[in-house]
Amino acid sequence: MMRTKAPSSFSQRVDQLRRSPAFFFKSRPIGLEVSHLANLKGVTTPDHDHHLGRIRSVFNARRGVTRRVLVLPLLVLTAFALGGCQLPTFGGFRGATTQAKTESTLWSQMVILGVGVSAIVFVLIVWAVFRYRRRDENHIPRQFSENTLLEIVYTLIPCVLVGVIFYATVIAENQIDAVVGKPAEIINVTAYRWGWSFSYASSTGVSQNVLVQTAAEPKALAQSALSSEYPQLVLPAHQTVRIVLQSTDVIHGFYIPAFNFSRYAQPGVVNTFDFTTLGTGIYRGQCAQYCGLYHAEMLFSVQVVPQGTFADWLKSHQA
Ligand SMILES: [Cu+2]
Repeated sequence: MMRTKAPSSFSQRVDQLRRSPAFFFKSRPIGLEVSHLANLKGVTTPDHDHHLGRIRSVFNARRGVTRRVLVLPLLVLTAFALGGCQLPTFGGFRGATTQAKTESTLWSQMVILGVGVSAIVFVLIVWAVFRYRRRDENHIPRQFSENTLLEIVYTLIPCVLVGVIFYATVIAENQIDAVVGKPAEIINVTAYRWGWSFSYASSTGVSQNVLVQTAAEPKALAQSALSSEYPQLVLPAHQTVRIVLQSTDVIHGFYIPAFNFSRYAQPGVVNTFDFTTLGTGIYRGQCAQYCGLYHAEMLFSVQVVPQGTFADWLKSHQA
């Protein structure tokens, strides 16, 4: 809290009162204090009129404060409206795979729940502040320190909310981590310093002799992930493809923002997961774990193409 200097004169005291946070909620006692100060000073009539003018300005200022208090919720609502252009995604990705959509839905539900809880808490705080404020100098609001029923209720409600969040998260995670018996394609993704290799195999795991990988020599290109300088993971649309993720050296992160998906590529660990693609599109991907000097160059793109185009692409890329 800001420390204020003790006032050295009546005028300074009035100014200090006008600026004080208590002025927002305590205009009457402050007004009285101003009159009281004026009386104590034994000010002469012109002076007194002058000070009365100042007191009036204090009350006028309070009207301004009321206006400001009303403007505040309006500003908050405007911020929500302007920042909410991405409703109901709340800044997240809608998701370019079935799994990503599940993630997106969970995210939206959590934010809506969070906003609801915040709104209720905010209203309760404001209500308590105004309802139980000190209304005048001679009156102290009723003092109480405990309420067993209230305490049980406000402990149980968060526990129930956490339970709901936990349940919804487990359900969503199980859907995201579920793998099908027979994927349309299996792609072995290997992360290494400083790049990626995508090796295509059929649904039975037989190599299709298609290998896409980062250029051998690391360079500080600082290009967009969609640049042709980086490798591209090509996927067929409306199919479930399996990714078998590994690392040959250190921990990397296989991250595709539009898929709402990131997973460690760890040496000695094989991470297997499925993507069920939706429509066609091109998306950026990157390493999401700081892995060393050329970490920022560990970029790639993902292109989802129609199934016929994918088959042609596979044929044309066979070694
Ligand atoms: Cu990396």
